Amino acid sequence: MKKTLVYLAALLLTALSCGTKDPGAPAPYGTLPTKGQIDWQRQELIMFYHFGQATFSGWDGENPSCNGKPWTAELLLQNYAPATIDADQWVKTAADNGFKEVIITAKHHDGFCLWDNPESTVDIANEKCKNHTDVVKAVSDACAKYGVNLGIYLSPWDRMIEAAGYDIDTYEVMYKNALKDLMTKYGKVTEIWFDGNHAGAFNWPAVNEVVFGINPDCVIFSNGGPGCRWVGNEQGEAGETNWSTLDAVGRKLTPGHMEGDYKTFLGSGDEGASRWVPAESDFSIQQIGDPNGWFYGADDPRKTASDLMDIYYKSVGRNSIFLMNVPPSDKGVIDAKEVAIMEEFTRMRTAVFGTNLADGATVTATNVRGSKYAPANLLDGDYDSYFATEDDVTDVDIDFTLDGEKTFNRVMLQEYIPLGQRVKAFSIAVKFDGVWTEWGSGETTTIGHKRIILGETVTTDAVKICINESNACPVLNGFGLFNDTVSGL
Ligand code: FUL
Repeated sequence: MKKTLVYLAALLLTALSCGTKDPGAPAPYGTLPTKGQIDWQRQELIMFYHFGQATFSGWDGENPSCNGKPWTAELLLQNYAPATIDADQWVKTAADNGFKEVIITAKHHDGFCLWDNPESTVDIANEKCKNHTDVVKAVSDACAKYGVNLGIYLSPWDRMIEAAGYDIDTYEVMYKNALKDLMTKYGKVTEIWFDGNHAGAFNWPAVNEVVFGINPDCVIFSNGGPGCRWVGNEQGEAGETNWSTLDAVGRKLTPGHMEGDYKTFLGSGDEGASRWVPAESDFSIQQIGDPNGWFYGADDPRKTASDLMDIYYKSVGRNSIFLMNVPPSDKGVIDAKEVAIMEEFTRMRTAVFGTNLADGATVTATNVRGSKYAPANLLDGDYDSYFATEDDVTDVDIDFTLDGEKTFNRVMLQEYIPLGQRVKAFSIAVKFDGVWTEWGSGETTTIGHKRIILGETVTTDAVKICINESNACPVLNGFGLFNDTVSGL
């Protein structure tokens, strides 16, 4: 009897103490990113380098001929004529401006290779080539020096393969060998770019295996992934609603194959889909047009720093990546014009995002999972510390009592994507004279890694985020208030 009483008392004590125990982290929701995809997304800014014979001829392989002359190996080797190649300056420019990865066109559509491709003689190793610098190596060395990640673009479309008349199976073997060579010779490759333009009908899962066999964390870009997806346009603009998951069922989203309303679904992703394939938003600092625009053009119109801010808001600010092409010039450097635009863009970003006006705020929420998941975690700057609600709560208001009156016109929110993308509707309110007023353009949709909302300039000491709908308890790790007085947007 005595024993039973002691046992019951112990049970009661355990039950009581459970109420105050850490409930544990929220269970992951739905499809999750890999470690490689999380690291990739956190980079936010990636720089593209289109460099090759087109830098000198002004014509890229997308054109049926080179200024009227048919595409031949002789012509490519003759066209490619760099006196110097300062890859150190290319990558330093990227690093100085906050870019965390650069992607080099090891081979573009024309077929000319910037490294000694074991499967081709139309490359920098050819004795007829005027400059034998291994450009992929030069970029990779500079990446190591400046702590920047390396990405490699290997065009499936190849004018030299077409000219030689190889069948697709033979070409697939050659392509895989070239890929293996690139994946093994230049250190860690963070991203591989399979351009969809005229890509052949390879056995793509087998091609992907070559990459994964060497680096399982490598993020493979193509129209539909598997690592990241094209955003559906080349203006760097993601959908306001942007799920990082994408449905593959019933869609043939391999490089070279697009279907249906791809501009829409690649921009917005698919809620609750079974593959994690976030959107990458590519565009060029120089205007894209004929005969080319991805390669350097001395007289090509340039985007302004303010244009770049607009694209930043529409890519990084919509759960995507800002992938900007900055083509090195025929002098083998990033031209002073491009450097100046980038520096101005960096000055603008620093002026806007250098100070988080929410810092020092007192944060409360209508539901908190437990002290470890307190709403104050939204402001601690630690990626892995987050605010979360209890499991069955998918609707929560988070109140920020600011450290005095603040003036702002941008609101930033971040979801902790290692546990999945959850939020599907939220709104923002600000307090004027004790009354809450909706701010921004009303209720909006997804958050993902980062969402930046643009709205009118207001001065207030209280802001409220209302998560109105979420597929599982919300898990948020960042919040910011910023004032953009520089971009003119
Ligand atoms: C496109 C290509 O056709 C362009 O030349 C460029 O490389 C761009 C990034 O992708 O599809």
